[in-house]
Amino acid sequence: MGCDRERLFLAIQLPESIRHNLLRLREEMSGCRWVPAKNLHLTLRFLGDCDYNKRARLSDALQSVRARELKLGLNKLGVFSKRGQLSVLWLGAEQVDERLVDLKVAIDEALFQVGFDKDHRPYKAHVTLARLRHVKRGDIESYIRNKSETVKESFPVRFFSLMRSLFSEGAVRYEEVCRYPLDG
Ligand code: 2AM
Repeated sequence: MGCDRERLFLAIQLPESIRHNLLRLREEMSGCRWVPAKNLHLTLRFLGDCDYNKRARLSDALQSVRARELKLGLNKLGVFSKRGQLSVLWLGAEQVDERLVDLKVAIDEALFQVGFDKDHRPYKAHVTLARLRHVKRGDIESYIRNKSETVKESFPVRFFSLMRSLFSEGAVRYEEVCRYPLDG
C-alpha cells in the first residue's frame, strides 16, 4: 500500500429495501439536491483525509470496538441550518436507540486511544436526504408537514462500516472498505 491519502468515515449503511422505500420521499422542490439513493447512510464519525499511518491505527482501533446489535428507527424529518441558511434535509429517529449512543461512544473511545482527536461536534444521528442551499424555508416546512406521517422505517443493524469517499466526474461516491460486526 502506498502513502496516499483517503477520505474516510464510519457509517451505518442503509439496506437496499430501505433505500428503495425512501425514494418516495422525493419530490421536485426548487433548489433541492437529493442525495443519490445508493449514497444514503448514517454517519457515525467523519475521519477526513487519512494517510497510511492513520489508517493502520484506525484499523487496530476499530477491531477493538465492542458494541451490541441495535435497531435503527428512521421516522423523523428535520432540517439543519448553517449561519441562518438552510443546509440539509435529514431523516432521523424520534427516539434514538440507546445502543446507537453506546456504539458511538465505543467508537470515539477506541479512536481516542490510538491518538484521534475527540469528536467535538455534538452527535446528531441522521441520514442526509438532500442539500437545501437554495430552498425557501416555507417550501421545506410544508414538505415536512406533508411527509412526516409517511416515514416509518426501521431495521436491525448488525455491523458498521468503514467507508471511503471518492469524487469523480463531478459526483461523490462512497465505497465500503471494511465491515465491523456488532455483538448479537
Ligand atoms: P452529512 O451527510 O451530514 O454532510 C461523508 O462525507 C459523510 O461524513 C457525510 O455523511 C457527512 O455528513 C459526514 N461528515 C461529517 N462531518 C463532515 C465534514 N466536516 N466534512 C464532510 N463530511 C462530513
